[in-house]
Amino acid sequence: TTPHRSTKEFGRKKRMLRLSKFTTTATAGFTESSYDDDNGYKKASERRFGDSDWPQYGTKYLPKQTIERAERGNKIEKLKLEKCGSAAFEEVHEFAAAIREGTTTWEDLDIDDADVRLKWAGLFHRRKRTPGRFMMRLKVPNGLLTSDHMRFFADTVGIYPADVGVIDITTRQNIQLRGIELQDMTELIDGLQMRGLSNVQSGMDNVRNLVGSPIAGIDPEELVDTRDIAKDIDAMITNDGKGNPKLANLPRKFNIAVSGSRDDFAHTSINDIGLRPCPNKESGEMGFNVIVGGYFSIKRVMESIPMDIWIKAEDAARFCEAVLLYFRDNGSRGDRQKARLIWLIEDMGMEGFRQAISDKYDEMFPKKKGGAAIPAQPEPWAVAAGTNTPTQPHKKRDILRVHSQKQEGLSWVGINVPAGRILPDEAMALADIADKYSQGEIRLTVEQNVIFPNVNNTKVSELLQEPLFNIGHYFIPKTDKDFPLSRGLVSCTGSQFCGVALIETKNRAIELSKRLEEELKVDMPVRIHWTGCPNSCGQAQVADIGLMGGPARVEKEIDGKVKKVAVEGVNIFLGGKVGEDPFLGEVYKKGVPADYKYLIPIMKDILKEKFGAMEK
Ligand code: SRM
Ligand code: SF4
Repeated sequence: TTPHRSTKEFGRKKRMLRLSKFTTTATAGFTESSYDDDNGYKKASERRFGDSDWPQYGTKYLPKQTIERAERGNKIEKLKLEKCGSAAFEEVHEFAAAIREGTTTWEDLDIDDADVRLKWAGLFHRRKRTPGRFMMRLKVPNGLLTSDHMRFFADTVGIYPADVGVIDITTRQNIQLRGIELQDMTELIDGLQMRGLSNVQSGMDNVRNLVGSPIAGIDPEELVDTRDIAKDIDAMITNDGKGNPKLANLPRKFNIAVSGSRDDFAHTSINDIGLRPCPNKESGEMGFNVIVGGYFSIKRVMESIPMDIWIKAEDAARFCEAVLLYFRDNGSRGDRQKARLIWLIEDMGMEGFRQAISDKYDEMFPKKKGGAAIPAQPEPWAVAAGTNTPTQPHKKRDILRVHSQKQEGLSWVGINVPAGRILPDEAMALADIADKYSQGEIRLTVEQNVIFPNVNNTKVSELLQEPLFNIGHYFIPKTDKDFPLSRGLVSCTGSQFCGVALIETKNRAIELSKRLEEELKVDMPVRIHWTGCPNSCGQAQVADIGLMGGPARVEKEIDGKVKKVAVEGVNIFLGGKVGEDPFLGEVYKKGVPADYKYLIPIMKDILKEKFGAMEK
């Protein structure tokens, strides 16, 4: 596979700017002002782990019984007790400085610091694939970016070798920067913080990026503008992006999504907390019905279930905080496969869980008492509360290509970024386009694509002619039938960078869709999701066709004998749906070799049988 595309098309020189251009005097990662006042912490620069007055951060906030459970818990719990991951908020700068000074190298770092705790600072060591290089996972609440952000990302990764210095849009409407070396960390974090972005608590036992509607504020069918809500929840979780020890020792990862319309572009049904917009029947006030417990893992996949609670939009962050603190203190510290929120809910029963959250909410916000005790409101478009049979069926809209906004004279333009991979020069081109047409604004989607909002209708045709969308890999479908298999393509990282991957995904995904489009006539968009292993980061279960990395065997002649040999393979899922009436796809075929020779005929059969495709 080719790990890297050519970037020559856009005629830009490779950028070699050092990040020092962005250096500020601010202490990145953790400012003393946030915590020192009420907790008597030392200044970040004076603190050292092990100092008697340096509390164990996340652990400090855990109740005694939770600590006792963690002491008897899994090995990650013990590792967190030994030294909390939130230590990385500051230590990352010490490590970076020591490497710059030449007094240490990444290889000298404690392996738990390098490979686990640094994830609290958003840094994922890619030890297996690119030793010494890190991926930095950011937080981009609601996927809202600017041209300045894109240029910063391009400058950041552009200094690393071309086969590792790339930018990925993730399935959580987020950005991951690749190829990064630890010594550059302080300047990178400063640069992010200066730009209102953050790197904290994006991996391990933390809350992931806050997903919202990518067309919030511009969607003619919008029920709630999710932008401020997502930002508020993120600010509560991350302490405005500086790092929040209070929520730094959760039992496991945690996902939150806020939907803004009936389309559920945020995929609430596969998040630990999903907020689905619905007006209050009595007051008419817009708020959210809460669904909980959705998640994917190797052991189990689960679609969210209704919590039967309605909350006001303005109370969303408070509600999430109450759930998170309750989960922190009561979630399982034992088997990590059983530590996600749903297991706690199942232990307590939904009624018990609902009561516990309502009590926690009242205790935390006495002035708002009762805010988490209002039963779910009947969705006006449903036959009856709790049913999933809408009176007016709603077809999930496609947000790629050109769409009129609710603001007259303006449109949003959704473009396809193949498998979410952005090269530095392409990031520069995206930034230039945003400056020219969308007042510098760029939005991300969970399908790993980009949206330019607020494009003046008179400028749309000029935007469509931009070289990036015509001579490169990016494209803008013009009709419903254009690029039927590439437009809805999603792919996780795969073996190029991910150490747990069973197969290479992104390049294979792009190539397979192209080949099938060349040979087949398909009259409807088919959403194809690739995921390199059963963790399902690429969400195979929500796709029309999901391909999940797994073992396969093929017959091969060795020394005159036909033998079965292990090769990269996929398990194929069919029938997933996201939106108002979600459904998790199920396994259709297992152990299909991932080689095109085997995969293409099977995909063709599926496309013909289930999606009306015909040979060209
Ligand atoms: Fe994921 C672990 C990548 C979305 C379920 N995920 C990983 C790791 C960190 C494994 C590792 O250590 O290498 C992957 C990093 C690879 C890399 O270098 O990029 C990884 N996950 C991703 C991303 C980048 C896939 C992508 O290409 O977009 C997504 C980043 C989202 C973000 O911005 O935060 C990503 N991961 C998801 C999703 C989808 C979602 O959130 O909607 C899921 C399923 C939903 C869920 O979590 O319930 C998901 N990832 C997992 C799991 C299984 C969780 C579990 O409870 O067992 C793991 C493994 C784990 O946590 O132990 C995992
Ligand atoms: Fe890695 Fe597996 Fe997630 Fe793909 S699904 S990014 S291979 S952990």
